Amino acid sequence: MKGCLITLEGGEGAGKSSALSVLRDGLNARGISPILTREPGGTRMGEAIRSLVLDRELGPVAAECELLLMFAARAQLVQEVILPALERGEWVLSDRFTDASFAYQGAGRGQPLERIAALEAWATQGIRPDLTLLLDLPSAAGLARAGLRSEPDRIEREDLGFFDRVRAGYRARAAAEPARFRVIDAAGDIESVSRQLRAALAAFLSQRGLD
Ligand code: Z5A
Repeated sequence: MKGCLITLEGGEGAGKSSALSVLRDGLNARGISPILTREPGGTRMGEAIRSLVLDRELGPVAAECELLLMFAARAQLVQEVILPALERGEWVLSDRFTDASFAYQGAGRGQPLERIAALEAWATQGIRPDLTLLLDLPSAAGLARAGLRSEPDRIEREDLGFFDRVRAGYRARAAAEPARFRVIDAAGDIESVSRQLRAALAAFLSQRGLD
């Protein structure tokens, strides 16, 4: 594949929105204009699935249903946006990707990891991120930040134990794949997080001979 896929992950209120701007600006400064996308979403079908899966009025939702909806949106995003972009040699910056399903539906909801891995192989056509930046902070701190911002959606209404399992799930994936993941300490202020992100991006670009 000629292009490059960078993904951003983290629990609630980790600060993905400002992190995305930092990464986009860092790439722009090197003459790279990434395609920005998000999960669930990023296509008309994916955004419709997003509305459905986050709808507060639709509970209770079976964990299997939630997992399959995440992968349905992902299959559409891969076929419609990510795969063609990578084949054209473009860069894609995605706010969440498959690691989120392992963390939320796997670690958080207890769905078997091997089942998620099988869905991954099927729905993503073998596409894996080249770099994943994990914004890590204690769940309670992230929830406090998110709580200041807006009404919670269906998943945001889960309890602290759920978000602690999600965080542990993300950290386990990062530990298992240190070459792909960079763990960012997201508990500090925005400037400290931005500095770490710029350093991680610079190291990645340097590895690819793009510094
Ligand atoms: N989900 C899933 O379950 N399975 C999957 O496979 C996928 C997703 C792909 C939607 O994702 C939900 O889907 C999400 C996971 C699930 N559910 N939950 N919970 P999303 O990524 O679109 O939604 P989100 O996680 O709710 O994103 P978010 O709340 O927008 O998080 P964020 O982008 O990390 O937060 P933020 O908006 O950038 O920051 C939150 C607030 O904190 C805001 O007021 C900022 O100004 C403030 N902030 C940010 N950084 C800082 C620092 N460093 N210091 C102080 N304050 C800060």
